[in-house]
Amino acid sequence: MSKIDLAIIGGFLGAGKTTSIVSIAKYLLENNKRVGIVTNDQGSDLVDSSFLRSVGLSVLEVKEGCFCCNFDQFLEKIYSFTEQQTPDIVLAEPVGSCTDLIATVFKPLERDYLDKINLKPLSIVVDPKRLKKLMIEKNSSFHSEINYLFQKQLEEADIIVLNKIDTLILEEVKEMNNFLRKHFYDTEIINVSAKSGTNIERWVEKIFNLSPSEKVLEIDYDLYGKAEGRLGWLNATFKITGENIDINSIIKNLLEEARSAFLKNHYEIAHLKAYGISLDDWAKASIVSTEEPVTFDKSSEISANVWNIVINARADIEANNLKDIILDVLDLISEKYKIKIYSLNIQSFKPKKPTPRYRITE
Ligand SMILES: Nc1nc2c(ncn2[C@@H]2O[C@H](COP(=O)(O)OP(=O)(O)O)[C@@H](O)[C@H]2O)c(=O)[nH]1
Ligand SMILES: [Mg+2]
Repeated sequence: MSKIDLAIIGGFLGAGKTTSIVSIAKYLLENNKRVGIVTNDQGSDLVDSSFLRSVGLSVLEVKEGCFCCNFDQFLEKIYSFTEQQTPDIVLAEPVGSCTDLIATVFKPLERDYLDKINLKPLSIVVDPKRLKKLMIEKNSSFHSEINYLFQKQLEEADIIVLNKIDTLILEEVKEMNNFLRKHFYDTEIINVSAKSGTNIERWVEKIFNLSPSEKVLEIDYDLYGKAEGRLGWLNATFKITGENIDINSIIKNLLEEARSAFLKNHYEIAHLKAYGISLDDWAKASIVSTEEPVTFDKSSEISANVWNIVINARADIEANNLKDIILDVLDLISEKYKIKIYSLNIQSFKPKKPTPRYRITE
């Protein structure tokens, strides 16, 4: 078996990791590389995996815990790509509330699996508005432990990827670059728009040409655990029936109503996403903070009588309150659109304290 390149694309919830993976994968496929993708979540029913498969990519999942806590499963998924055709590169997206990846994933891989896996540098994708609010203006709506987690993710990066530059003017890009250079002076920084594809080629060059620096984080696991514990998590699937349902309008309304409820109760959203699928088409949209609009990755072109909708929500809120908000919003939507909504599966929980399988610090 030839060695597989492994590139981990990390970063906070909603930063644009999945969008980046799509962009990178498309670019690599156009350049005749075989690509495998591993997604990761604290639960099941993942919007990301459905979305990546909808755009034709080959995806495996590590579910119900992060890569570091499910290290053996992560390894198994990487290897299982080789049962068909060994990919040239595996792109892996860790949970957006995960950090300390060098000590808990890179170092263990390097110790025992270097003959099979070729580690590429750790990219950490960052949303510029989140960076501004949490670190530059220090005006975060999250509990302080979540701000700590956000900063630790950046400290660990080999490459900081300032994403969504299509939403910024040049002055803002400069301001953020200056800030990042000052605070993370030994880290590569690249400005990209994962959505429009800007600078993806340069990012890929860096992934292939730089070595991982392997700087192990100094991290307080109590604080890190508290940050994880602050987040409420909801993964759920519903069936929707009615006449000629316009799923775009439903998804937009659902996300907007949920945002209003969050705002009213002073809870901050980390990432709220919805993926609607019928037999013939699909749609996907997200909100990444209470201050941001709903953005569609893809709208549906059709109306249909039956849809499944997968909702993934992560926010600074108790899991039970999160579930109540989403269920209330669905009741509202059901009445407004005169549709029936059936729950197929609902998981809502707070992630457990991280307990990595390995932690190697030297
Ligand atoms: N404008 C803009 N939006 C983006 C970009 N990258 C991602 N997004 C949006 O940000 C939201 C979160 O993206 P996603 O890739 O799911 O984030 P993840 O949670 O880090 O995987 C989605 O609505 C994306 O469409 C970008 O480069 N520009
Ligand atoms: Mg994602």
